[in-house]
Amino acid sequence: MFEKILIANRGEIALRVQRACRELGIKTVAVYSEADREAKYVKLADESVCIGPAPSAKSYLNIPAVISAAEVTDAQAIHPGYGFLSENADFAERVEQSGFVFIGPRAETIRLMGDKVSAKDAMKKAGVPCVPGSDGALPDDSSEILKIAKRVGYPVIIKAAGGGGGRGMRVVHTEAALVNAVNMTKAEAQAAFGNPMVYMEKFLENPRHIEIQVLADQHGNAVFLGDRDCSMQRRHQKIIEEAPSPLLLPRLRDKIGERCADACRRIKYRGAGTFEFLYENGEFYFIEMNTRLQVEHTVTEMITGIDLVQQQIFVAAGEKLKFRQKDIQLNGHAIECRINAEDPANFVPSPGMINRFHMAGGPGVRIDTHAYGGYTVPPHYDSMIGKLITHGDTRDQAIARMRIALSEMFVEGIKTNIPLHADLMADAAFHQGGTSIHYLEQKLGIHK
Ligand code: MV4
Repeated sequence: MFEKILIANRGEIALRVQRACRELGIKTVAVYSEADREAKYVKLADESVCIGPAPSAKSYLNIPAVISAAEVTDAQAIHPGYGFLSENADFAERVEQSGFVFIGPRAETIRLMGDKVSAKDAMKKAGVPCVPGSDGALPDDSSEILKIAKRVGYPVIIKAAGGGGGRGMRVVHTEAALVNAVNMTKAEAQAAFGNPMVYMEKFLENPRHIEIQVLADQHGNAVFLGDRDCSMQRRHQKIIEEAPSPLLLPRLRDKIGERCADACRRIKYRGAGTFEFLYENGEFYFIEMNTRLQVEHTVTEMITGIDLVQQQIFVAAGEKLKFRQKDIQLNGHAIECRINAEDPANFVPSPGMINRFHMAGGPGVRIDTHAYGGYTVPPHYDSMIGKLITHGDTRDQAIARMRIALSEMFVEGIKTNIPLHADLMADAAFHQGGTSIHYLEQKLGIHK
């Protein structure tokens, strides 16, 4: 097992990874930008290294600075958290070339999944159901493109191979608009990702966003750890996630989960990963794979009792999974509310000093945050300052506990989206089993 791990991230996830390491007796190295110098999680780490000024391009995204920090502290492995360098194949490659273990999949896998055309192709071959569309990238020839759309059926969506997470997409409703839309998406993709390749899919009008958590070791073993429903989102930012999805029947979950685990075995996946699906009319359609730990991994931990960060570390160290699929049971229901430093009315970020801070507590309540009274939220990074997670025997109990926890939470000095969460926990459609990916934007639109 590793003796020392460098955590190449900041904020709540840096603290989350530290806790996992500490429990395993592993020493931690924090890296920080000048803006995070005074953060408590930096002081809590066994060692810390400043890797540059506040802008993330010069610090948390600075590959040579992160690798140097691992060298000077003699760390053996690097945990990338989420965001920043976590899905950067070049980083993973350079980490390993420098003699460290990257806690995540092989660089080759990250690269495969980073290109959404190759990812979809690999998953289709591995038996994962995908959205019908062009098989691979669209050709240059306009009449060929029109032919593909005719076969797929309108509306279609054009997506950039280099995109993902909602970047570089365009919906097309008519044949007349198709060729121009393809050309525009290509030009934007070239400018944004340096790759003009685009592909086409049938546009699903009102799906849910359901994802499957997987975990695979380096010895050919893979399991799935249930699903998460992440449909409550705005502008591709998830704000509430839950596990399991309230509308998924156990047999369907097991079927799609087994497909994902099997795909992991086939592509020799390593570590934790997430298969993202759109779910509509009882069918799953693969869209993307995330090769990192996700923000919402907590709800999976609450219902499985498995510490995903520790599992990532075990697998990276070459250990075999200690459980099989039959050992994994889903217990009760968990919900996560992402607490953002932002104005709940208009979503404008609200950085600054937290004067007073009171955390919720009680049965089935978990809070993952690096914030505290006296902490200053820097303006340079993502506005998420923590996650409030509740667990219950049933979904109703998890919701009831969330409503109480939200009412107890108290953050003074900055604005947060706690009032929005309180509102959503009382929302009738949410109560009745959740909503489609468009629900929140529609609800907010009506209230404007
Ligand atoms: C789609 C879609 C409908 N049909 N693909 C957006 C993020 C990226 N991961 C894929 N996205 C979508 N792909 C087809 N064929 C609708 C979306 C989509 C979406 C997906 C998941 C969560 C939120 C979303 C919000 C808007 C659109």
